[in-house]
Amino acid sequence: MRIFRSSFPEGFVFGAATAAYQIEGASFGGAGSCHWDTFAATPGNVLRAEDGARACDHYHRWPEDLDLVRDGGFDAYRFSTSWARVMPEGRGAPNQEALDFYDRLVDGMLERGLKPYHTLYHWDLPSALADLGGWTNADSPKWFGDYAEVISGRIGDRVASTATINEPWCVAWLSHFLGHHAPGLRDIRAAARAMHHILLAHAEAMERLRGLGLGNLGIVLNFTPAEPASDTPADLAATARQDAIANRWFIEAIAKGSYPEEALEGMAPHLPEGWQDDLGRISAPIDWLGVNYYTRGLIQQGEGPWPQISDAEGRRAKTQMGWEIYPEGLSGLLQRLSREFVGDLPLYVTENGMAWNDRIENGACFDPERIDYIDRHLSAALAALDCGANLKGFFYWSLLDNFEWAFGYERRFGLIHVDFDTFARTPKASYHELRSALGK
Ligand code: IFM
Repeated sequence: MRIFRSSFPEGFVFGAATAAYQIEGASFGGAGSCHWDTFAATPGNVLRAEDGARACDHYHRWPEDLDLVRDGGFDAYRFSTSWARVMPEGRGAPNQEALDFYDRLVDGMLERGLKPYHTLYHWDLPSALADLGGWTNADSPKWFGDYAEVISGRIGDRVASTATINEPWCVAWLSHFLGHHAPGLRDIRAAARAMHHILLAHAEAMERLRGLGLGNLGIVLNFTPAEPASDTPADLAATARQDAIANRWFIEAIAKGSYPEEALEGMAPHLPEGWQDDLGRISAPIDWLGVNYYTRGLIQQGEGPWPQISDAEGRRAKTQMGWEIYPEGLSGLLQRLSREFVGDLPLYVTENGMAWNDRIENGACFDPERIDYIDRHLSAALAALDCGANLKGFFYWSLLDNFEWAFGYERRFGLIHVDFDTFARTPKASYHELRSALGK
């Protein structure tokens, strides 16, 4: 790699990221059912009908996994806690075994000199709450606030930071309008409500955690810079709508207390009554912003009802997900966020990485494509720093190959290969390369 730790400012945080449902094994430790269990149990939703029941067996193997984070030269570990594990019924009595598990996990990070970066919600909504409409229910922000208080009441004293929600666009739009993720709806009204309630849930959790005296609180948003497939007025307008829904909705609400006009065009009739009154709470100050970046979108006018958006085929090399490799999008995005929305607020790249069809040969996994991907995205992060973005850290997604949602275990994002039959962990060449770039 051409990039080293010394290329970055003193104190820049390097980390690796995971999420509970994708690695822990949801069938262990008294976790309740979550909507991903039922979504995966429905034919056709997940490739090869796989689910998160065992995942990477991190629930039992976490000491080995944390050793790998430490030995990889990282400063921090980004993890999430599972709502359905902590509160199996979504509300009411917590599962003591879950609280003890997360307690040990956080202590395990600290013992290894790793900073714990906690995410409260990375998509494991308890089924009991999904039965009540999940994020379309106006009470969902309060349910989430109760959960946030319980888990942060237990581990908040030792974590370096807390993010409320991971990727609200995926929670709301991808899952309630596009139907690709649990609960698999394709419904504009449900989507509009989820788009609003997830932000209110963020606001509620911020208030509850501030009430507990906790600091360094933020949210993790995913951004896919939208570029027009052509300069026809129709494609330009479709690109503006896509940008409003996918990139601006959440950050504009948080940073400016408004929703973008191009998105309200189709969503306003379906938002809950009085939504305007909530924007004050939603735009309460955050301490940092997490940015998840993987690729750009090439957008063209689509057919059918609003928003009439469709994806055009990109021309660049693609990852196993079919996503174009487009590092310059990351530097442009970080600069745009600073310039248009957050000014000097600390930014973290909380996810960036690529899936590849990695294989073990002769006991090793050689992944030069990933090494190049990381190198080029770290260079892009440096370029953004040079242009004045207040970037404080970079987390690779993901530490381990894991349950990649609708793509099951086929898509491998990890720095560490996981054999899903034996659960053997094999650090890939990219892990070793990054480790030496980080000075280990
Ligand atoms: O695996 C996911 C993660 O859970 C959220 N961000 C994108 C990753 C890759 O698709």
